[in-house]
Amino acid sequence: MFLRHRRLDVILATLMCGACGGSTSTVRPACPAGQTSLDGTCVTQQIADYVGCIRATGATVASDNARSLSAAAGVAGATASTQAEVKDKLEKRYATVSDANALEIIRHCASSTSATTAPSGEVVADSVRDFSGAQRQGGWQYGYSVGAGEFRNMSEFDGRRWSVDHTAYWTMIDAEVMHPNGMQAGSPMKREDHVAIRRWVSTVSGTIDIALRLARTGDCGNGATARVIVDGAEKWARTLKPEEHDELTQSIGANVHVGSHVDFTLDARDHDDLCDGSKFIATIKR
Ligand SMILES: [Ca+2]
Repeated sequence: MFLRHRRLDVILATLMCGACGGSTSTVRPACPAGQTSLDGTCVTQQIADYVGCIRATGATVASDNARSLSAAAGVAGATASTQAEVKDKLEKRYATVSDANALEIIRHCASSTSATTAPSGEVVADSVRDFSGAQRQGGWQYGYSVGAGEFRNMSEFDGRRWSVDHTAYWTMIDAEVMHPNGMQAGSPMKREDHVAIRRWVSTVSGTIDIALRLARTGDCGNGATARVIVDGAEKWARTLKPEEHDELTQSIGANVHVGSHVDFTLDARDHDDLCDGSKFIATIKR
C-alpha cells in the first residue's frame, strides 16, 4: 500500500505542489521532433512512455495512492533527461520509505518500456514466451469476467495453470489453452457464465501487429468464441467449431498507447462449456 508513511506524504505533497503551482503547468508547448509533451513539459518519447506505464500500472493495483505515484513520476519525468534518470530518482525516493509496491511498479515499467525503442518488427510480447505464475509479469494478466462484467484477476495458480476456483468452475488459462465456464444444465461445476481473459497491458505506443494461433482441444459441444478486444472495442472474433483441431492463424493490426488493454477472450457460446478448451496464442510485434 502506497503512502503509509508520513514522510512520503510530505515529499509527495511538495512534489504535487511543484507540479501544479507553477505558471507553466497549463502551457502545452509544441515539442521538437523526437519529443512529446508530459504534463506541459517536452520530454523524450521513452520518458513519456515510462511515466505512462507507471501511471497505468499504478492505477490498476493501488487506486488509493495512484495519484500520488502519478504525480511523483510526472515530476521526475519532467526534470530528467533519460528514462534511467527517472527510474533512479523514483527508486531513491521510494526506497527511502521502503514502499515495495511502488518499487515493483517502477522497476517493472523500466524493463517493459525499454521495448518502446525496439525496431519495427520486434516482438514486444508473446503469450507463450511470457507466461508465468505472476500477475502483470511482462505486462500480462490472467483473468475472467462474469458474463459481460468487469475484468477480474484469477487468484489460483497451480504451477501450470491459472484458475478462478478449480473445484467450482472450468474457467482456466495456461501457457496455450483457455477454457470458459457456462451455465448450461448438466455440468458438475457451478452454473455461471465466465469469459476467460488473457490481458496484455501495452508497454508501447503506436501500431502493433498481433499474430494469432487457435485450435480446439476437444471435439464435442457447440464450439467456443474467441475475440480480440482493444480498450473495450472488439477488433476480431471467430467461433471455433467443435471439430476445428487444425491450427487457425490470423493476423490483425491495432493502435495502442502505453497502458492500453489488449484482451484475448474465450466464451462458451450460448452458455454451453462442454469441451470448450481452446488453444489461443498471441504474438505481438510493433
Ligand atoms: Ca461451447
